[in-house]
This record gives sequence, C-alpha cells and structure tokens, in this order.
Amino acid sequence: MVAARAQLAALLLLVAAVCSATGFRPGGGGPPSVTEDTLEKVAASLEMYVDALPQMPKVLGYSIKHGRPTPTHLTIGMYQKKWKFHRDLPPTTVFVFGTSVESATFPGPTIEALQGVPLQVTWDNHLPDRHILPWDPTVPTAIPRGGGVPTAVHLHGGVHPPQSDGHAYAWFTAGFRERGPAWTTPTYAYPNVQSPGGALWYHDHALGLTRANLLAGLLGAYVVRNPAAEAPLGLPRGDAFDRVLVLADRSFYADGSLYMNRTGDNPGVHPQWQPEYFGEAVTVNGKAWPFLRVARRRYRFRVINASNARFFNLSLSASSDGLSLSLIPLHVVGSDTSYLPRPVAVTHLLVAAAEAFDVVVDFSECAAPEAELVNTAPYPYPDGDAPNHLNGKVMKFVVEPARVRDDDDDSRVPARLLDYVKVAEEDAARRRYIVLYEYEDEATGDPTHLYINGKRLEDPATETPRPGSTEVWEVINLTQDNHPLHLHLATFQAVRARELDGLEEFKHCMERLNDAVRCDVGRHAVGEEVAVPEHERTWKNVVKIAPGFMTTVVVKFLMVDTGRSYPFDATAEPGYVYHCHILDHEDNAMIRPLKLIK
Ligand SMILES: *[C@@H]1O[C@H](CO)[C@@H](O)[C@H](O)[C@H]1NC(C)=O
Ligand SMILES: *[C@@H]1O[C@H](CO)[C@@H](O)[C@H](O)[C@H]1NC(C)=O
Ligand SMILES: *[C@@H]1O[C@H](CO)[C@@H](O)[C@H](O)[C@H]1NC(C)=O
Ligand SMILES: *[C@H]1O[C@@H](CO)[C@H](O)[C@@H](O)[C@@H]1NC(C)=O
Ligand SMILES: [Cu+2]
Repeated sequence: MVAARAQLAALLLLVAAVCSATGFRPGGGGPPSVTEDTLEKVAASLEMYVDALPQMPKVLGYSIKHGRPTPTHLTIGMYQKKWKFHRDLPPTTVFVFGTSVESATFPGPTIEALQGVPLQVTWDNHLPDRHILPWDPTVPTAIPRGGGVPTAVHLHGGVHPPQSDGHAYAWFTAGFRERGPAWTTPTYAYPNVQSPGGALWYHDHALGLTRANLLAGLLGAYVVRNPAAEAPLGLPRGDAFDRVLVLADRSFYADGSLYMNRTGDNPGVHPQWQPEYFGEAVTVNGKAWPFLRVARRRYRFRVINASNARFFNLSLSASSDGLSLSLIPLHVVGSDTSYLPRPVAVTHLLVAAAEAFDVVVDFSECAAPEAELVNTAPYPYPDGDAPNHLNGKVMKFVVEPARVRDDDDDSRVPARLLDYVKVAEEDAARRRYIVLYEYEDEATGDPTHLYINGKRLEDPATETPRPGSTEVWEVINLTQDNHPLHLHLATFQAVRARELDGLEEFKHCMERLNDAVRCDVGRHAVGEEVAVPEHERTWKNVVKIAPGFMTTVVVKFLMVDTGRSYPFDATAEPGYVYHCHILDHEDNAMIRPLKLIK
C-alpha cells in the first residue's frame, strides 16, 4: 500500500511535468472554489418555467434525389461557444456540435436518418487548446502532446463497423493534428440498419474525458425512421408533435460558467476524479426548467437522459384545483432504439443514464391548465438523497384551454406496435459472467476506481463473441450503486434479476479469486427473483444492473429485425467496447473491450 502510494506520487510528479511542458493542464473556468450552498443558490435564483423549450435544429441524414432518399455525407463540427441556459443566467461557455459555429447548439442538432439508408459523417474537432472543465490525468486519459481537447464520437445505439464506433482510443484533436492509437478514419459510416423507434444519440467517448466532454455539451439526438413501417402505427408525427427531450443536470457558477468540482473525493489518489456528478439544475434541450405550450391532444416525446450520473424517475403531475394532484399516464411505446410489442401505460418512468424512452402523452386527459414533469429518483440511485425542490422538477407543459377537435388529432396509441426476433435464452452459444467491482481507499472508504471482471480496458479482450451469435451475460453487481450497462453494437434484453444469497461470503470469495464459477455462483444466485418491468421488455442498449443482484441478459450480436448477421465486418480492428454508462465510472475505468472474432 505504502509502496503503491509512493509509485503514485512519482506518477503524479511525472504527469505534472508532462502537463506543464505541453501547457495542457487540468483546470477550467469559474472561480477556483465554491460551496454546495453557493451552487444551490445560483440554481435557486433561476425562476422555473420562464424559457420556452427549444427545438434543436434538424439535420437530415439523407438527401432526396428524383423523389427517392439517397445516402449523404454530413460534416458536423465541435465548437466552443456561448449558450444561454436561462433568461437570468449569464451566457455559459460550452463545447457543442453543429454544422457551423453559428448553428451549434446544446444539445447538438437532431440527426434524422432513414432505416437502410447509409449516412457518412465527418466529425470535425474545432475545439481550443484548453478544456473548459477540469479533468484528471491519473485516470486512464487521452493526453495529446501538443495540447487540444481529445474527442471521439460514438453513436449510442448504432449498429455500425468498428472503425466508425468512436472507440475510446480512436480520439483526435482539432484538425486531426493528434490521434489516438486506434484512430483509423475521419469519416464514420452509419449503415442505419437498426430498427426505428426510440432514439439514438451521439456523444463524445474519448479515453478518460467522456464525463467532462459530455458535461461541456458534446452530445445530440439521432432518430432513425422507417415511414412505411411506422405510418400504420398512427403515432403522433411531425416536428410539432414528435419531439426529442434531452434531460441533463448541470450546476453553474454565478457568472454562468459550468461547474465541475476540481477536487477529487480522494485527492491523494485522484486529484480531480469524483465517482458521480450531480447538478443542481435540470435542463431540457439546453434550458433550465423550460416550459412547452401544448395543444389538448397527443404528443410523442423521445426522452433521453444525458446526465452524467443522475437517474430520473419521471411522472407528469397536474392539479386542476390547486390542491389535489393527479398523474397523467405516460404511454411507453419504445425504449432505447426499439419499439415495444405493445404500448405500456405507466405513471412513473425510471430513466437510467443514457437510456431512452419513447412515450406518448395525451394532454386531452389533462383537466388542468398546466402539468409539471417531476423527478423523484434518489441520487445516487437507489439509496442516495431524495431530490430537492430544484432537481425534483424538470419542466412544465402549459395546456391550451381549447379542446382539439377529433379530426385535428388523427394520431392514436395503437394496440400493437412492432415485433422483433424472440429473446430465446436457450439459443445462447455461451454464458459469460460479468462482474462489477468498486475498489475503495482503505483509510477513507472513498472509491478509488471501478473495474469490470477485475480488469482494465488495456488488458486483452475476454468478451469475444462471433457475429450472428446469441449469448447470455450474467451481470453481477458487487457495488453499492445501480450501474447502467451499455454494450456497443449489440442489442440485448434483461430477462430477470435474482438477488444473491450470502452476498458477503460471495463477495469475499470474488475478491480473492475473481471467478464466479469457482465461487459457486449457482449456490448464491437463488434469492428473490425480480421481474423486468414490462416497458423495458424490448431490445435495448442499456440495462440497469441492481446492486447485490445477478441480472441475466440475453445479448444478440445480430440484427433483431431480421435475425441476420451484420452487413459489414464487425470483427475488424479496433473492435468495440462495453461499459457502465455512469460517465464518471466509465472514465475510471468500468470499461472493457468487446472484440468480435470470426
Ligand atoms: C468538491 O469536492 C470536495 C472533495 O470531495 C468536497 O469537499 C467539496 O465539498 C466539493 N465541492 C462542492 C461544491 O460540492
Ligand atoms: C418512482 O417514484 C414513485 C413515486 O415516488 C415510486 O412509487 C416508484 O417506486 C419509483 N420507481 C422506482 C423504480 O424507483
Ligand atoms: C449494484 O449493487 C448495489 C448494492 O448491492 C445496488 O445498490 C445497486 O443498485 C446495484 N446496481 C445495479 C445496477 O443493479
Ligand atoms: C442518465 O442516467 C444516469 C443514471 O443511470 C447515468 O449515469 C447517465 O449516464 C445517464 N445519462 C446519459 C447521458 O446516459
Ligand atoms: Cu457504474
């Protein structure tokens, strides 16, 4: 332990030397120190529901030639600019995506693609030499020799070749001046072969910087449509009635700059890294607590949680007499990037990090003039603090008084949606155990790092499935937190979660042997079985893994629409990754290679 500490101190000195030599030093805007009280005061000073919900610019991922959709090539840049998060907050310096610096937004433009129509995107980094937020060279991090902000863009939920996956080691700086070891191409190919429904989103994925780059604004929504298959469903359509809601919690300094703590919980080990970022203000489409004026009719909302670590337990609450509250049902039609087989009505919807839900809300069911979207998820989820009067609110819908005539709203919530290839656990070619560990500083009890299967990203790949195969992944969570697990490329479905009996004994054994089979997992995975909620029983790209549970996940390395294998070489370098989608965990270093083999 002492020896390890000495080594670490030497490493820190080395890092300090490297950083001062390159002018690339951890740090960011805003005053150097601030208390939680100050941050809460800044957020509380922002009057709720005074800014209208923005509609992000739309960029078409196809062009129309001779009346037919054809493939296109987009160039989307990453820019530093100022963004107004609230009427009363000074403009904030952000890093954002856009087709130009003028049109760049927080979040970036919504890319609309068509199923089966390929799209090429050149992601162009125009960011400055210095980051606007602090970062930490002691977690595995992309550190360019000549300065600049490393970025890599991943299309979350996309089914595309490894060269286009935005691998953590495929990072690049402005003008592709410096490139990570897995960089292969400036232009990514998206075949758009995944199913329609739900929402994908694109975001930064650079090694060790994902949490800071997303916090700064490098994210945007991506919607895949299939008009022929979707029109018969009769869901609300058109830009006014089919909207993306990107949720993100952020804290601000009084001068408007984004807040990120510059001091780690365990600064002797990691000077800056903290296990979870929680912001005091809730932003939707880049505005803190906005409002949206809606007609008394049906709307479709594609809700994406773009927070670093916050879960949202959303409900839509209205009061017609100012006293009693009633909850307006949310008709879930899809999750992540797939439709459900049939809609499921819920009053509460738990959205994990990076998880997306596609819901229909019928405001004609709302007797009141207003409805508030509220959040009741503790943070960290599930055992942390209850949300307060600030982060317990999300946005407000102002419902127009006049009733819409039936023929003005021809949309519906259909009885059936779309079906896919069946789950079939018995088709699995093999069963793997994926174990999530958190390591603590013995002296302080603070977390120092998190690993999957006790291994680092740079250790050789152990998850090496074949294209076209089905596998069962038994994901065992030995930490205190709920970790949303995300696999690149694959689509998967949790089928059950079973509590582990004799958890302490199992944990001790795993700490010694790191081998679920030798630790007799079968004898422990016999506790209470928790069913997967009906509205999550579809093909997903994020599943929530509860602490102390073994969650059984059926993973398909194929296209779930058709059951066929991929129309590209998924075994090429640099391969893919899978990781926890709490960004602060992913950076340190709950991430492993996922390498498909022939
Ligand atoms: C920043 O982190 C340090 C170390 O964990 C903590 O003492 C401090 O309260 C944090 N600051 C804020 C504003 O949360
Ligand atoms: C969401 O909040 C509601 C109301 O507080 C609660 O009944 C429900 O159990 C919560 N859901 C989850 C998954 O935490
Ligand atoms: C992991 O386990 C901890 C404690 O056993 C639990 O609190 C947490 O929710 C679990 N995470 C997931 C994703 O299940
Ligand atoms: C929102 O949910 C939390 C909790 O699961 C995750 O940690 C975040 O990563 C997620 N946000 C995004 C953008 O995925
Ligand atoms: Cu995690």
